[in-house]
Amino acid sequence: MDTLFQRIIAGELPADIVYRDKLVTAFRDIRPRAPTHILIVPNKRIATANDIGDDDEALIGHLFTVARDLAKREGIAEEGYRLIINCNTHGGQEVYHLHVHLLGGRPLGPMLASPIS
Ligand code: DGP
Repeated sequence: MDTLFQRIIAGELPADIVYRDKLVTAFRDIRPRAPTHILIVPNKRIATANDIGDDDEALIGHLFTVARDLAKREGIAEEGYRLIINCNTHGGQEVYHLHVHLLGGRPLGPMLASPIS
């Protein structure tokens, strides 16, 4: 069954798409956690970070150069931003189609909600 993100990439579900090329699609998160919250998604489905193949290295690098360019375009590159990839249950992954979160536009605070105790 197609993931939500495959349906967005295929144009079957609406999304605020900010960038698209033959390898990746980027669109605004439906529940933004910051003024800029964009998801950068490979067009081919890779379920989790565990499923990245050795032959996906160029694709994964491309996700990050697109994130860099979108940060510049959003005007958040100089002040800074955060890139997040969640993996599986402990990582808090909700949609099982690999994606990079690009978050910025305000100070984002500590990396995690609470320190290890
Ligand atoms: P993650 O927990 O890393 O799997 O994040 C999934 C993100 O996807 C979450 O921040 C909310 C977002 N999201 C879920 N469904 C949709 C949708 O239908 N459209 C858009 N634009 N974002 C979605």
